[in-house]
Amino acid sequence: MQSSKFLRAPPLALGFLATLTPSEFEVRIIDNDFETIPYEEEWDLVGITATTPVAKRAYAIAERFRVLNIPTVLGGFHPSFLPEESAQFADSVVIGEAGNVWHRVLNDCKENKLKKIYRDENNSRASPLVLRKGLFNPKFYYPAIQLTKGCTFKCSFCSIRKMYKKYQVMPIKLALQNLYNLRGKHVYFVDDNLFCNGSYCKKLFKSMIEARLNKKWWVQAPVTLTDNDEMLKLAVESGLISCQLGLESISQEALLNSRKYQNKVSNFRRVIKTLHDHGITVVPFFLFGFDTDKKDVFARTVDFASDIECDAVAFWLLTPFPGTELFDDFQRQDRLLTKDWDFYDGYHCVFKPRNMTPEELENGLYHSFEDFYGRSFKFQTILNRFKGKQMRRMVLEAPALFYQVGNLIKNITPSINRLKRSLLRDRAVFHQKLAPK
Ligand code: B12
Ligand code: SF4
Repeated sequence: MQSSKFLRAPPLALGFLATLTPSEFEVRIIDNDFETIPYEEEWDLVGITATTPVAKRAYAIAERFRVLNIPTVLGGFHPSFLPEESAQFADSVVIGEAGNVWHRVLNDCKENKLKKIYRDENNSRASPLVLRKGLFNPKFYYPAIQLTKGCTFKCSFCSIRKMYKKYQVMPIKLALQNLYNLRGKHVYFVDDNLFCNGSYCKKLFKSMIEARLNKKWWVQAPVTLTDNDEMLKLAVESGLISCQLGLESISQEALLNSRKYQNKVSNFRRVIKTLHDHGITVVPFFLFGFDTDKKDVFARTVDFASDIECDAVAFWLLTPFPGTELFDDFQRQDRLLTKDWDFYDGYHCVFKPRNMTPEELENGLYHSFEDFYGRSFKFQTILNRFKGKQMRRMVLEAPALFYQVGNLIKNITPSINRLKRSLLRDRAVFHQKLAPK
């Protein structure tokens, strides 16, 4: 389940399950953002994937199917971290990766003896596979693929480390086959940290170059990407055009407290310059709400983002997702304002901030978007990057760059509008819920 009509990465988890399902079963993927759920049709089993902000919607769907006596299975990040909660709404919950348990679920369903909880006991590596072709409607989604799972860093607000206990890479032959099967020229690598294993990356990028895949790709990247020049050059040669960079904060203290040790604020400018010098568009992500953040953090971050000349930017509120260290800390400190998961979307403040009120934090987020895109953002800054460059390079790079930035702004605009609407409407609902009864 996704919650936005505008951000269109395909639901790869469901594509993965569909590919794992033997051909004796007919499979359909339905995305509730684009399609109405056909409750009235006949189904043998319904699998639902859920992150935290859409958990309640997933539960409601599961319950409706249950009323119709259709077996339901919940999986994904939220059910994996809160299986007991999820099990109240579905017949079964799959904890963690489905690769090694999905066949058991299907067999048990066939024999009408679904278990309440399934988990990959040995936490073994799920065998990577070549996704079935034609699973996702190109009208809704851009091509995307996940080649590695997990991350070797340990940021306290992130769910990845708990979900994927081991860092896993897809064998290069399979990775190439998957990439080859994707239509179109542009691909989003959804990997959380593709660059953890330098020697794998170099082999992968060299193989992509040799196979002349001719794809342009973008990815989330850590600041450490620029530490390995050989890997970076190969990445660019293989088609890397844009990075979403998790800078998170301009306060070194906040980064240290969050165990984001790899991020050094003093290096941010150099990292962005290096990426720009390689022709890569850079979109930093920042979080607001750290304990060190005071009321001036918004203006200072917007100024910083403009000053380092990034191509676009995205801001979120720090959110204590279940399963993270941050969640446990806030729970222990009695700082969680709500466990209504609808509000765990990165736009609502769901905890007691240290140095401002929740409303101030939310307003600050909204005004940061407004400020950056209204005041600081200029296409001219991006054009300046081409000054002094050869005409040939400009002709090659510019279309990819504008494609990326244009796409990003198209994606961010509805989020900002949603935020504005939510500040006016949901905030009231939210406070009503929090008000003492
Ligand atoms: C691409 C992506 C997006 C895309 C949408 C993707 C989509 N169509 O679903 C966009 C950009 C829209 C997006 C938005 C957001 N995202 Co996002 N996103 C991702 C990302 C990077 C990849 C998702 C993916 O395709 N994974 C590949 C599949 C194959 O892996 P998987 O989902 O883990 O599936 C495996 C298992 O979980 C399990 N499984 C999953 N579902 C099911 C279902 C059943 C029935 C079964 C049996 C098993 C099962 O089996 C699968 C195979 O082993 C993930 C990180 C990640 N590594 O997954 C974050 C992630 C899911 N996003 C996250 C967040 C927080 C958000 C946002 C709130 C933004 C924000 N503020 O940060 C929004 C909210 C979106 C929403 N409504 O859910 C968090 C979720 C944390 C949580 N506890 O819920 C993650 C984990 C990132 C993180 N670092 O914490 N996201
Ligand atoms: S570097 Fe990114 S993916 Fe890795 S733990 Fe930190 S936030 Fe999560």
